[in-house]
Amino acid sequence: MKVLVVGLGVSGIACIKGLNKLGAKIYAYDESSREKLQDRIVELKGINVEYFFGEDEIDNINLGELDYAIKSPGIKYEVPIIQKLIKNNIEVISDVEAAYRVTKAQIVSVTGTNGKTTTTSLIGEIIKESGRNCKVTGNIGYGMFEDAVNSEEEDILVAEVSSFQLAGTHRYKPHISVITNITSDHLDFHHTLENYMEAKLKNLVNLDENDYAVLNYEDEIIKKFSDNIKGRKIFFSSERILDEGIFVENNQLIYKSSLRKEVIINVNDIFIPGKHNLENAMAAAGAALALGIEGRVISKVLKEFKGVEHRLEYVGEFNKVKFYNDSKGTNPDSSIKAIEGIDKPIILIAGGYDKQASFDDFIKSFNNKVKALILLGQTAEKIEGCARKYKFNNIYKVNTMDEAVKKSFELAVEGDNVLLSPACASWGMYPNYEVRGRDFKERVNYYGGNSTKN
Ligand code: UMA
Repeated sequence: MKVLVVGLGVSGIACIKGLNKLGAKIYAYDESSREKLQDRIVELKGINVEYFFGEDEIDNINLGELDYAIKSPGIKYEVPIIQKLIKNNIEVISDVEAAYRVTKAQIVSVTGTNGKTTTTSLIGEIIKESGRNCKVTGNIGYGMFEDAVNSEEEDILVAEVSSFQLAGTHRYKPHISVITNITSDHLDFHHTLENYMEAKLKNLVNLDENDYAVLNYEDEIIKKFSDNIKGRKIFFSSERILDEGIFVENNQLIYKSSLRKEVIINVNDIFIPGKHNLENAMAAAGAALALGIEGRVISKVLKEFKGVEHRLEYVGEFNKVKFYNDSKGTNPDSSIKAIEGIDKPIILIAGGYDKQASFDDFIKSFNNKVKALILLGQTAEKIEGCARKYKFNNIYKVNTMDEAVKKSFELAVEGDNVLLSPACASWGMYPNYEVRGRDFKERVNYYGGNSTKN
């Protein structure tokens, strides 16, 4: 097997490690320079890789040698290396597709515009609590290919998969496919909403009669598409009582099938707050039930699970003001859910990389809950323009996270909630949302007097 790995980030490095274990001949390309990627090359020391750096070296790659290429998720299809591979009829697949092709493990594949990280984490915790082996992997921060290579038949891979990764799948067939919801996102990558939806729905297309699809009944796109899938469907709804599926009745989370009706948990006992988290809990319960895990195990985890870092994460209280880190709010819809989940009055810190999103619904969701808006990043002016259109004028523009947090401390009075939920990706200011979230938390602790680190 001769494989070209395109991109030397988290996913590319995991691919190289996994391919090495499989005995493949490995080529690697990255648009960046050898000098800038030195630490990654060091991480791969001892593995025989033929490296190519920068567009000037593309022509040196012997394409005729290759069986296929694995593209890192963030790399767009338009870039020269990918175009050249496609023109030369080299199969270009994502790490998720490659992982599926090599693994012996069962895959639980979680996608959706929002909620996928929390849902993936919850499923992982429930499986561990049930005593089975599982690895939580994928877009959540780990390269799925290496985990796939290192898994055995009895293992379960719980993978968060992004639209970028799904776009590069063809045969991908998880045993359990979960879709939390689909709203517009990543239009800079996919160009149209149709392309984005098509990518997301690839999580379902290859299921057969022995597989399961856990789906949000209230999502029109998902519901419409579900008529065409072969897998067994478990719907969940936070809005209505279903004939079969997962829903709320008299404040109890219920699972009902043609054979049984079971109370899983009283919804007040689910630790993580908000309607969106109720839906995440339902999606996770659906996947766990499909794996044959008992309701009492699901209930125990839902009572104890405290949430995910950077996802409506409670940072602390300073001068009777509460601070929340929702750096994972990387699109408007996700940040709308964060605003819904927090009590008013809110001082909101937003803005970041421009993914060509519309901010109208985001601003409309302020709905007298948001009292001040602090903006930073590439989209600051775009969001400001949109806010003023809707007569929201209490806006402060800053250049750094430090200034943003400092400003929030100046503005906040007793009882306020300061929320970082950018509605945008972090790129341009940070390598990823995790670094952004940690920067926010450090600044909050510094201005709150919990640390001296500036
Ligand atoms: N590169 C090129 N050519 C390009 C662009 C980039 O060679 O045209 C190189 C860069 O120089 C860099 C590497 O590719 O060395 C980066 O690849 P990448 O952007 O795919 O990032 P990874 O580090 O491999 O991380 C990826 C996911 N990143 C993206 O989808 C942008 C991570 O999701 C994921 O955790 C990781 O794989 C493991 O699966 C992050 C993310 O932001 C968290 N995801 C998006 C989201 O959640 O909204 C989809």
